[in-house]
Amino acid sequence: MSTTPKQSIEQVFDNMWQDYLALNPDALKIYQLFEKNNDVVNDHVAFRTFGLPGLRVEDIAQPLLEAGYEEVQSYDFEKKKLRAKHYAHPTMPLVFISELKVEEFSRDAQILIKQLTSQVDLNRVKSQDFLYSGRPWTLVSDVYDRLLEESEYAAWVAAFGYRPNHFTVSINNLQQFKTIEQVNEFVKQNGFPLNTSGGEVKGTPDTYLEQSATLANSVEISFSDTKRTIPSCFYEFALRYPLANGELFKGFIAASADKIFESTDSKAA
Ligand code: OOG
Ligand code: NI
Repeated sequence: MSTTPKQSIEQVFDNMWQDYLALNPDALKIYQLFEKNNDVVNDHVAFRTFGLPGLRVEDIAQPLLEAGYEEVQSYDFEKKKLRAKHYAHPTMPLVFISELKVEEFSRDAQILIKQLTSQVDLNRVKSQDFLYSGRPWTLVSDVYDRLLEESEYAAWVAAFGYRPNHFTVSINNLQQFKTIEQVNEFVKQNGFPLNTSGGEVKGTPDTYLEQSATLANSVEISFSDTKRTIPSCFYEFALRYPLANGELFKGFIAASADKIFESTDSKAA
């Protein structure tokens, strides 16, 4: 039986948005560049987690399902050792949730990750406010560095925890721009470098989805022993094309997502 949500799903998204802006001053600046026509619509957000009992994609998705979201599709990213699902709601943005295949990492990394996740009160995970709660464990810089050696994604989750790693401007809803190339030029002219992995534009009209993303801005983060400046969150831009039935494509493209993940890679910055 599902419990009644304490907040509306709109309020949950507003809280996620405030958390994202507070952490990422660049995201606010980019949003302000686009909001002038009051036509910024959020296409989707994405979460990341460690695939361990109680913290899997399905656990994180629980409050979304209670708010009327449905699971749509699964994805596998063999090389990055990730799996993911996306969820859709009749009126709200899409949600993409991925998890690290912890069992595929070295024994050392698995032990370090389990030391982090053992600190989580798993009863909190399925609650709405977990979606903007940040890091639920203490983290020393050595652990961050050690995880970074094996997976940029693992280090990101260790440092930032549970919050959207990006919001996405729907290009379809912008009056000022018609193509993703125009959006990319505008973003770059305003001083925000793009993720160029696989080219600035990921996907083609043939895949019904074109995407680009900024490189995550670096922010100063407190670990338990020291402060470090590390890549945080990014902003994405998505242009969707109509399917044969006239409706806009509403999914994700695994090959493009594979490149979008690299927007938080410090080696790319
Ligand atoms: C999510 C990457 C996938 C997309 O739009 O394809 C994605 C992530 O970086 O966590 O958001
Ligand atoms: Ni995305």
